[in-house]
Amino acid sequence: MQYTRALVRPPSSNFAEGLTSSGEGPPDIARAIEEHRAYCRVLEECGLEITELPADPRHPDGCFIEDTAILMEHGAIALRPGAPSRVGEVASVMQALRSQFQEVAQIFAPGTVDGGDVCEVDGHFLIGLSSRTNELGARQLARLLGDLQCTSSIVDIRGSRLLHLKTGLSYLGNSCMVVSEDMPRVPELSQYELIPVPAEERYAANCVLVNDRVLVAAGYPMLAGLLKARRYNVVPVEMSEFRKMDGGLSCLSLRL
Ligand code: CIR
Repeated sequence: MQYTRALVRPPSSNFAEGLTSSGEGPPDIARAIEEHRAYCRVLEECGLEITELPADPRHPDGCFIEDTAILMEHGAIALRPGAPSRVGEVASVMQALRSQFQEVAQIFAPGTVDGGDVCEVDGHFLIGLSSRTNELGARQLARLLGDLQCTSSIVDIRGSRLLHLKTGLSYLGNSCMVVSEDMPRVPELSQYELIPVPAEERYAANCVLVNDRVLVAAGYPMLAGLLKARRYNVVPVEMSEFRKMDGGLSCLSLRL
């Protein structure tokens, strides 16, 4: 799929008040804002036009905008994040989406789905059941995707150490999937060629294919080398401050 647009939201001044289990200490806000700018520049270099929502101090995790929606050429689905502090992030995203999509479907309570648990693989969607995405939400999403002529499978990652499905895997096209060793080897993955991420680089398993490039977190040379050897055009992106808040590359944008 050729992406042309992305929706982003920069970190707010109280970004450090967001949720995290990383134990890596508080993020440096100025640096986080600079890293976010650099991330947007990379998306622009990939050919995407960026729409930026204003930073929202009511929601310190709001820059992780991927968790709030799923975008497809023929429809959008507003999600319902599993962390109560994040549910309010969706309203402003929905408002922005309404100007771009005729209809925006929605996940309803008590269903919860975080976008980080949804991985599109050539029109098929893997939906992770996690501590954030519950069974009701996953089933609602599968139905809504079906209405949009998309198939899906539910993959249970509860019991793993992964926050989200895409903390543990990324789809890079041509049936190739980057997977960390934390990702349970479920039957749903058996049809893909798996590129294992070295254990010490597990954070980098969340990488993103954007048109002809693969964005990989900077500082993970083994995965970058593996991908370059496979002729991927690897672009390193500094993520140090987002990592402190459990955020990966994919979660900083909604791409279309
Ligand atoms: C959270 O715990 O919800 C945020 N601090 C991090 C969310 C990262 N989202 C993602 O990987 N899709």
